[in-house]
Amino acid sequence: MIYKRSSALFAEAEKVIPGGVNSPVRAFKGVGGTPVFVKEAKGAYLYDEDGNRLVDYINSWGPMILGHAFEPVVNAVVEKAKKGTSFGMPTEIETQIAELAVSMVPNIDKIRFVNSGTEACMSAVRLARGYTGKDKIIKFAGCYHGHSDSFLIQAGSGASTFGSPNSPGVTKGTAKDTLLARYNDIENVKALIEGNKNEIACIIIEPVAGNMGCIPPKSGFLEAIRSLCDTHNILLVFDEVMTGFRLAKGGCQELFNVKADIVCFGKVIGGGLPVGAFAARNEIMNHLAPLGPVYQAGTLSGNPLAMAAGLAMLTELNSHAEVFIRLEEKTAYLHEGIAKVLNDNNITHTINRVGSMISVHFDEAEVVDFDTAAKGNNDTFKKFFHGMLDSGVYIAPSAFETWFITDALSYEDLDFTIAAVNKVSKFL
Ligand code: KE4
Repeated sequence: MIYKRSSALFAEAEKVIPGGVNSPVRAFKGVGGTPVFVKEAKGAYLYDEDGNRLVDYINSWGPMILGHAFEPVVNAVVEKAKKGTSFGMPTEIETQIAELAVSMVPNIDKIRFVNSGTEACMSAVRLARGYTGKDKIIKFAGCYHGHSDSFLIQAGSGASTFGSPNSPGVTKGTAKDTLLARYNDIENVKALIEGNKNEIACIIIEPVAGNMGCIPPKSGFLEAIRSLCDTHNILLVFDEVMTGFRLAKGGCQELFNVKADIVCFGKVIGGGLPVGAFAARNEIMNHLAPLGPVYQAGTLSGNPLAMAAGLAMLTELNSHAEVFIRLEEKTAYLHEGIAKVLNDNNITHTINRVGSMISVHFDEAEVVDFDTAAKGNNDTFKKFFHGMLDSGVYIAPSAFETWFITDALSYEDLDFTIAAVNKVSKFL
C-alpha cells in the first residue's frame, strides 16, 4: 500500500498540532510508522488520502456500530443543521433522546448530556463524591475513563501505550484520592476498602474492559463488587462509554444483570458526534445543579446537532435490537476464523471477546488484567498491525485497544480479514 499523501499530510500536521494528532493513540506510537489520513468513509470501509480502501475495525473507537455515514444519522444531522447548530437554550430533542435512553437502560431515571466520555466519567465521580461526602475512588489498573486528572493513574488505552502510568501534571493531592485495584481480583478490592474505611465514594469500572485489549469480567466479579458497594455504602459507577448501547440495548447492566448506581456513556450514544452522558436514579441525579449542589455544566452540552445524531442512532438500535445478535454472530465468526489461521500457522496467541468487542494478544497466557495484557509480544503485534494495514485491514494501532465490529461488515469482509490474517501470520 502507498501512504505518500498521508505522510505528506502528517508532516504538515506536525508543524501545527502536537504530534500531528488531536488524540495521541492516532499517532501510531504504539506500532511505529506514520498515521494514515482518512479522506472519507462509508459503511465498513475507510478510504484514505492515497486512495486505499481499508476494512475498518476501529469505527472511530466504537461509535460507528452501524457503519460510517449511516443514512438516518447523516440525514438527521443535515436537516437539524439547517435550523441552527447550537443555542445554549433547552430544546425538545434533548428530552426526546433522554427519554429514549432512560427507556433503554435499566436503573436510571435521569441522564445529563455532556460532550465526551471523559466529561461523563469526570462528572460521575464528582457526583459520587458530592452525594456520598467521601473523597476517594477506586479504579482498576488498565481501565481508561478519559483524561481527567483523577483517572490518569495507570490508565489504559493511549496512556498505557505511552507507558506513562502517572501522567505529569496530575498533582500528588489528586493522585492520593485514587486507589488502584487489579481487574478481576476481588480480594484486592476488598483489601483497598478495608484499608480506607468510610473514605471511598465510588468504585469506577469498565464492566467489560476495552482499554487493555478486551477483558471480560470473571464470573461473579461484578456481582462481588456490587455486594461490597452495598455493604460499605460505596457507589458503583459503570463506565459504559465503550459497552453502552453496544453489548446490549441496556448495556452491561442488562448483559450481566448487575445494577450500577451511576452509568457513563459516550461513543455510540452520539452516533459519531461529540456526546457523552451520565445517568442514575433520581435520588442521585437530583444532587446535580441546578437542582442540587454538585456543579457541572457545558456550553455545547445537548447541542441540537449532536442530539440529532444520537437520537437517530439510538432510535435505530432500539427498534432493531436484532442488530446486537447479528453483531455477536459476526464477531464470533471472525474470532473463530482468526483463531484457526493463527493456530494453523503456529502463532502463539489468545483472543478475548465479548459481543462485538474483540482483541488479539500475542501471548499464550490468559489475559485477565493489565499485567497479563502487558505481557503480550509487542514486536509481533507491530508486525501484525502493519501487515494487516498493508493487506487493506485497519485494526487498532495499539495492543492496548479493542477492535469494534460494525454491523456494516459483510461475511465477505470478514473472510477478507481472516485471509489477511492468514497471509500476515506467515511473516510473524
Ligand atoms: P472520550 O473522552 O475519549 O470521548 O472518552 C474517554 C473514555 C472513557 N471511558 C472509556 C471506557 C473509553 O474507552 C474512553 C475513550 N476510549 C478511547 C479508546 N480506547 C478513545 C480513543 C482516543 O483516546 O483517541
